[in-house]
Amino acid sequence: MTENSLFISDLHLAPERPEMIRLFEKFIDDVAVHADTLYILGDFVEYWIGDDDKAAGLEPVFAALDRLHQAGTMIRLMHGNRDFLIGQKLARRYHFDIIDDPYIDNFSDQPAMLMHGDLLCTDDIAYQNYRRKARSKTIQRIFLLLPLFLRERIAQSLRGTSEKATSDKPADIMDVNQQTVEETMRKAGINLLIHGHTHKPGIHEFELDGKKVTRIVLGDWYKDGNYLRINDDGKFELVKFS
Ligand SMILES: [Mn+2]
Repeated sequence: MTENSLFISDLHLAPERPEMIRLFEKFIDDVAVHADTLYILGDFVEYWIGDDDKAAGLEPVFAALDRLHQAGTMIRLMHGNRDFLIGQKLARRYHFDIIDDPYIDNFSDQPAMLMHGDLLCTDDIAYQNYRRKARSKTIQRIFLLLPLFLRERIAQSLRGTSEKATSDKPADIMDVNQQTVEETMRKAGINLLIHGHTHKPGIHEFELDGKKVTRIVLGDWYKDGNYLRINDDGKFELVKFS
């Protein structure tokens, strides 16, 4: 029996891109309501500065999560590098579970590891250093004590810095490091890894310690939507959605 899970990531939903919000609503109402579980593997929204933010313009996104919950689909959300401040308050309000990165579970009878993917980009040392600080619970607690307007301003300036840094970096630094991928899979004893973040969708098969293993990369939601599903034969398929 195939279990009916769907996987998405890197939607980067923002009021500035209302057409993608509409596409997400369509995805929820036409596709995701028929699934048992929807996994959102990070960068669901463009940025998140705390659950006390009203997130003006994102109301239809959260209303869609409400409809999905009412339809009986479980929602599991992993933090990405943009929305790691999504907290338990928001999770309770919209009935989703926050899952760790990495997260291991059985899908269609085979164990798989889910990640956002930024932890695999170890060639980008500056980013990994930033990540360690940004994910420190102490720094997050202090940040969340700041008034909203200040948090907004800091987030904006961080996004500016990140965009500048990204455009200055060679493209291969922004992709996963194959050795890190292999070490991560070997350590977990896993033959299937599913992640997003790099915005380079694809299914990569390679050999690891004499076994055939698979790394599936989810796509972003900039031009089109897309999701990963498990077909009746147990095979994973990346599906475009527009
Ligand atoms: Mn990301």
